[in-house]
Parts: sequence; C-alpha cells; structure tokens
Amino acid sequence: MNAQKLIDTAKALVAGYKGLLAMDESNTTCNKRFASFGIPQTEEARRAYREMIVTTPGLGKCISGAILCDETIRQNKKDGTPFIKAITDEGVIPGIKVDAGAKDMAGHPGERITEGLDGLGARLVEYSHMGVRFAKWRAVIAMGDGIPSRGCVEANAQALARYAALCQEAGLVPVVEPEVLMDGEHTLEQCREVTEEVLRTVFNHLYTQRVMLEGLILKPNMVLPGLTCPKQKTVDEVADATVTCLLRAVPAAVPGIAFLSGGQSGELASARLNAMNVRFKSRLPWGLTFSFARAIQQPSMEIWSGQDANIAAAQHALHHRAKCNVAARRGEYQVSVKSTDNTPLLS
Ligand code: 5MM
Repeated sequence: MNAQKLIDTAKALVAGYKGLLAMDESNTTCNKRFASFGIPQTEEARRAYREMIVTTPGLGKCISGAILCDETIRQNKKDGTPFIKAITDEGVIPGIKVDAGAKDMAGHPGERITEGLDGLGARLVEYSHMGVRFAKWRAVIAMGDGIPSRGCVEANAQALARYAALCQEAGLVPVVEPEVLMDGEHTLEQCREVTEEVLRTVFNHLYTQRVMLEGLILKPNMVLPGLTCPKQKTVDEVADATVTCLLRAVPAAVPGIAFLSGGQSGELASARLNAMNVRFKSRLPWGLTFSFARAIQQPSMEIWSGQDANIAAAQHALHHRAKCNVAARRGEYQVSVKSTDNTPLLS
C-alpha cells in the first residue's frame, strides 16, 4: 500500500471548493429515472446521457472527482474517446462504484445489506489498471418501527470496512457511504441519534480492519427529519444537527466529508451545505463538500430528455447546479428556499 498516494488522492478529492459528481446510478436506477422523463431505457441512451455529462464545458472547474459505474467506465464518446480519458483530460479524478447493491437482509425484515465483497480485490486491481483512483460503496440504513437493528448496522459497517481495506490495498481511495434514508416520519433528533450510532459503528470497524483514516472520504447523509415528519426544520437547524453529529462521530484524521443528497431538491441540498460552511467552517477538522447525484443531475436529465438538440441546455443546467455547490462550499450560495407548504426553511 502506498500511503502517501492515497493521502494525496483523498486530499485532491476535497481540495479547493470542488466536490464529487455521483454519476454511478446502476442500470436499474438510471432506467427508472429515464422512464419518468420518457427517455428510452437502452445502453445507448445511457451512454449518450453520460457523454452529455462528461463533455459539459467547465465541469473540471467545479468537480474534483466523478463516480462512474461499471458500464460507463467501459464506454466511449461517439468519437471513440473513452469516458475515463475524457474526464481525466478535464482534470477530474475518475472513480468507480464497486458494490453490487443493497439486498434484503436475512432475518431482518425491512432492512438491507450491501453485497459485493466476493472477488472485489481482483476487480479493484482491474479498475486501477484502467486509471481509476478511487471507489465507492453504499450501505443503506432504513429508519422505522424497531429499525435499524444492531445486526443490520454492524453487518453493513463491517462490509464497508472490509471494502475500504481492499481499496487501500489496491491503491484506491475508498469513499465510505453509510446512508440513513430520509423515508419515514422520524424526527430530526431521531435521525441524529441513528446517524451518530451508524457512524460510530462504521469507524469502529474501519479501525478493526486497519483502514488508514487519512486515505478515505466519508459520504454520509445530512441529518434531516423524515420526509413525512410533520415537524420539518430550518436550513440552519439541519446544519447544526448535522455538524454536531459529525463532530461527535468522525475522527479529525479523515480529510473530507462529501454528502449524498438522498432525494433533497438541488436548492435545499446546496442551501444546507452552505449553512454548514457559513456557520462552522473555521471550526471543522475536515473539509465539508458534496457528492451529489440527483441534486446535480436532475434538472439536466429532464432538459436533455434523450434529444441531441437539448444537449447544450442540459449541460448549462448541470454546470449551474455544480457551480451552486461550489458556492455552497464557499458559504456564498444564496437562494430563497421554501418548503412545499410555503413555510420558510431559511431562518
Ligand atoms: C444515495 O445515492 C448516492 C448519492 O446520490 P444522491 O445524491 O442522488 O442521493 C449515489 O451515489 C448512489 O449510490 C448511486 O446513484 C448508485 O445507486 P444505485 O442504487 O443505482 O446503485
């Protein structure tokens, strides 16, 4: 293991005011999103969509690293240039999603365990030879009546730690993504408690598996009330709860924390990241940035809608959301964000 190389890559992923672009939707997820906009669910449509993304002018000024999936990393632009070369030439570090998805967990109704450890070492070596420098694995933790269970949290944390150790051995920086889902009626405080327990468990297992904290990136959820919780919270309240939780559970040796958006609107995700940087930046041991999929891509996918004529407009929308998140890292993002019932969410 080349520790310095891992540290340098991890630092580069959170350097300046850039963040990560998650464009690693599995074919099933991508097809589902395409279906909602009437886009054909074919390999060629997925390739064309990803070409639209990676050729967005100025992408490298906002995005430090892009997470691809196995299909995309093997695809090329129409002119034959491999996507991995296109993004590397733009100054964006290529990454790869390596989990095999979250599956129903035996004996744990309503809970899931992420699979993909078998043969992972060999797959990582192949990706590394292709020029990939970091990887990503997502664990999914649901909240509800009696869940998450200890068994589910422990099993997912152990899998994340084993994945992270394999990545570092292969010279790839692991992005460690334990996602506490937004679905449910739970309160902000309940989400904070569960997220803290999950993160503490994950870091215990990372320690047990001898993962070098300086050479990884954490990709957590923000601490939010459940989607159907009657008590929604202001942007500042979310920022405070999230940072409080992270300060208690994430060691200072970790170089960066890059949030997932988890189904928040692009505007809210940016506003909440902005508030964290405005209120806490000077007191934080790690960089706080973004690793969004939907909160960056959603408007551009709708505008593109599978039509070549819409590429420039779709790229403009993608670049706009990426720039908004760079502004949020600086603490300079400004937008009036309202909830669906028109209650102001900014305090
Ligand atoms: C939570 O999903 C990750 C971040 O995306 P959002 O910002 O939209 O929440 C994302 O990287 C996710 O892990 C990938 O899209 C892969 O998901 P699937 O379920 O398709 O493997």
